[in-house]
Amino acid sequence: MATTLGRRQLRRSWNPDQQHVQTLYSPTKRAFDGGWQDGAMTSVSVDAPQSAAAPAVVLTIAGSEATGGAGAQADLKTFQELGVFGIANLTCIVSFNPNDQWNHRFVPVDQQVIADQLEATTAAYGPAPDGKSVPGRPVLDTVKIGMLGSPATISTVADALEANSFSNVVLDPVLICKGQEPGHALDTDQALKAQILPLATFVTPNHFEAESLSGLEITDVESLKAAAIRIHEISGAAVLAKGGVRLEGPDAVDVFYDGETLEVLSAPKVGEVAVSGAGCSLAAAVTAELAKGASPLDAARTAKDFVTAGIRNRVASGAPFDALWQGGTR
Ligand code: PXL
Repeated sequence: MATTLGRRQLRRSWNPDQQHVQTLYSPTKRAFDGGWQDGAMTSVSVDAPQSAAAPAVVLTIAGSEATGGAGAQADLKTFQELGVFGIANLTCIVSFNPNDQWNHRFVPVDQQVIADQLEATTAAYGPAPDGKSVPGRPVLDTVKIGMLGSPATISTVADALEANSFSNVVLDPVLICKGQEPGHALDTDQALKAQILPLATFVTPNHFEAESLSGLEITDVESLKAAAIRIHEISGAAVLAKGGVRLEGPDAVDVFYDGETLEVLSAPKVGEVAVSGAGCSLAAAVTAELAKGASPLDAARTAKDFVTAGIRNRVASGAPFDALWQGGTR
């Protein structure tokens, strides 16, 4: 049975398993006139006055971290704080285990479900099929990659990145999941380097990841610079290599390198213990700024300030680590 509401197709179908009427909207058609509403979605007429220009749209392909400090939760909060429309496609669910030294319990999302999320997101926000821009409709052009966690997920995500030519692919190369079986972790690291790193336009390795990606030992700012340069040479991407609390000295030092500019970004350390969500929020802030049109260097500077303020205003919990507060710059 089909009926039409405005110019949007509305289909009602009987689902014998669920014993109720399902309301299905054709995903290829948009609501133009008359408001419509159901349990899940609300649309208003395009004639309704718009309160603000459409925000830039950004996607994070990342894991859920149940306590809300890291992962997709940190990314979405950062996106919102920096004024972009955030979307999260989940790759895995991480639950720290308070009964086992807060190691990660890691459950991958089914590959088909990851592919389905990416399909839905790119159909909704990718370029129009005819390639023409539609007034008022933002186009998803900037993606952040967080925890992928398995070689299978890496292949699924690499396929989606290759099928959609995003201008900005920000890779937070999450290489190790605490408590993961070492052989599996090694396979994942190698797949990430082989399949995702070459597609990245901006990479944000921490101290450990920068050593792993560059093959260099990092003991001070000079070796952090050498690692950033090496990672740029391997990947072609802009690099923000983080010394964080791992390098000695009063400042948390990061190095930016994009093939032309080598800049040391420095801020006074806030304590000597890493804060949960700092890496995710830094990469997410870079992502938001790039989506708004900032240069890679300006995006790195803004992200560093954002994370420094978030660490100063961190949130304590029953876990042995604090979480960054994305509202720190308010
Ligand atoms: O901070 C790295 C990270 C990224 N993504 C998820 C995580 C973590 C660390 O715990 O759980 C989902």
